[in-house]
Amino acid sequence: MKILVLNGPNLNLIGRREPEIYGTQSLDEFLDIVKKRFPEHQIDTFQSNHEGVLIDKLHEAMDRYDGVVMNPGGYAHTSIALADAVRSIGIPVVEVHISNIYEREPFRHHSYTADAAVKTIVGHGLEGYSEAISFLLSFRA
Ligand code: CA2
Repeated sequence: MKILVLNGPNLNLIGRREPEIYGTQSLDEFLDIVKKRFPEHQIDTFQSNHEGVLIDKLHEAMDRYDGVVMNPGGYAHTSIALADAVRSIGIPVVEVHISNIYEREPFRHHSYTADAAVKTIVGHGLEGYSEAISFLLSFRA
């Protein structure tokens, strides 16, 4: 199975600031470990700080991947365009948030993109990415 792990704005900085919320490991370090946990599957990763680039990547994923694990970062709470892209591509998207967005500031409590995703995993730290991949593997099995 081919899975794209797509990360949105500021996730390139985790591990460097706010360790009490996001931990001390960098996303790249962790995703390299995750890839080794699923050696029989193709897991590609991509991060962008730009909304349109994330939308383009979702469109590309439509013909290239069986599913997407996406952490939209702050765009979860603002982007109807990104949510529309999730709905439009016809492959399952699992949303991951490292922190528990429901226990943080009220403006983080709603995710437009989660409304369009097949499942949302919040507050499990970086392990949430592994859980999301396992879910996609069983979803399509
Ligand atoms: O918990 C998550 O995974 C989030 O998607 C992370 C986003 C935040 O806007 C969402 O509400 C929840 C933030 C990404 C990382 O932001 C940093 C902020 C300070 C230092 C390092 C990263």
